Amino acid sequence: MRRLLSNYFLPPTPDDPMKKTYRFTSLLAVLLLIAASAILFTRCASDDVSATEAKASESSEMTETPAEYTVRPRIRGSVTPASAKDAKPNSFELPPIEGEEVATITYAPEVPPPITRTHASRVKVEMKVTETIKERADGVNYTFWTFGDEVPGPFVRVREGDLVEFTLHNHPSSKVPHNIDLHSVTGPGGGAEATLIAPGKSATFEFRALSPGLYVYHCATAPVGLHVANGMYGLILVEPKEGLPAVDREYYVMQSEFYTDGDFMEKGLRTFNQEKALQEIPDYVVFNGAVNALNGDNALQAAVGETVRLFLGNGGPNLTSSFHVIGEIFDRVYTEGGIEANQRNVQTTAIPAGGSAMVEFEVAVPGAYKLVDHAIFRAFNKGAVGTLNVVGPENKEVFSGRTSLEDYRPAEELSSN
Ligand SMILES: [Cu+2]
Repeated sequence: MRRLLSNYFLPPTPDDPMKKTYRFTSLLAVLLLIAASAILFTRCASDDVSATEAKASESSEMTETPAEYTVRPRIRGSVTPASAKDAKPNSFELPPIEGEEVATITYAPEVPPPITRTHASRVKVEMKVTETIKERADGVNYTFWTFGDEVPGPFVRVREGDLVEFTLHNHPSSKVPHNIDLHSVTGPGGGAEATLIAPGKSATFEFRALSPGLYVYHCATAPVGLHVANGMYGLILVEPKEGLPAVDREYYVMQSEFYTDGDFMEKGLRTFNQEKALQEIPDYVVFNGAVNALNGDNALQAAVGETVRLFLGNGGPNLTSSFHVIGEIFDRVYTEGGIEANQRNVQTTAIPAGGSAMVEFEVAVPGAYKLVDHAIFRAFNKGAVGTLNVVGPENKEVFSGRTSLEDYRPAEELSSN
């Protein structure tokens, strides 16, 4: 057997008497392999052709098959048509509307007080759209497009089940049409089509606040990117009917970025830069519409032992925020603005463009706590930094502060000098 193997399958050695036999056998084996491959290839190809033919005839048969059983090629889609006769009652219940009131609205960083009524009401919200020059930073101005003359727009607080009567006014001095898409709306465009209005017009529509949560609203007039980039966004809270847990302080903080024809802090009246917006390279990333909107005299405030809730929004238009408070840990986070406190002890929470989050924490130690987008160049080079000033007695058992300061002289370095 070993002899047979060496004769037919092992390479010949210079003194191998079976050299010729080996070469002949190898040639034969190669020829056989080529022949086998050719047969196999021909068979596969003919299988493909028959499969294609079969599919073609199947496809012509399918046109007579009832639509719900049709499986069509992906490029043509295979969506079963819906019919109005398939409609059935919705699963939610609409509470009766009792009374009527005008919504209390506030501007960042203030938040309207919690809603204490125990029934749904008709709540009227009015908002005006303006195109107005405002300061973004010292010596830097910009023609903002605004809801309510401010960036971000007003904070609206309604109760789950409320019937919201929303009126949008487009100021006569505006140059272009505007509208509003509230993410809290269940209905086409979030109200965008219903509120699309030319300058000097007003439009009203109603929606039921079916789903409690913290929602972004924004202008959705084409080109949408431009309207959002110019500052048209804000937050609406649909408070759950049982309310949110009581806290001592609530603040409204909304991140967004700006793309201008200048560099960061370049003075003058700056205009929008489309190329930077397409590349997603903003000159400014800020909280509440301006550099230092939450610093110095504008810093947020709290006292030791108090609980703080931040209603956080991200207007974008492009970037996701890595929101962080330096030196604090969020006791509870309602990720993405949903109504469940679904995570505890969080350092940094992601807030998508066009999204939100709520964070709650108790402050234990006095000091200046920096709010940042932890994509950290945005904080220290583009403006995404604010401050929460906490006052009250020190708690050395929680945080000692510096306990010593000495020279550091490693022995090896000293000996080499
Ligand atoms: Cu607009």
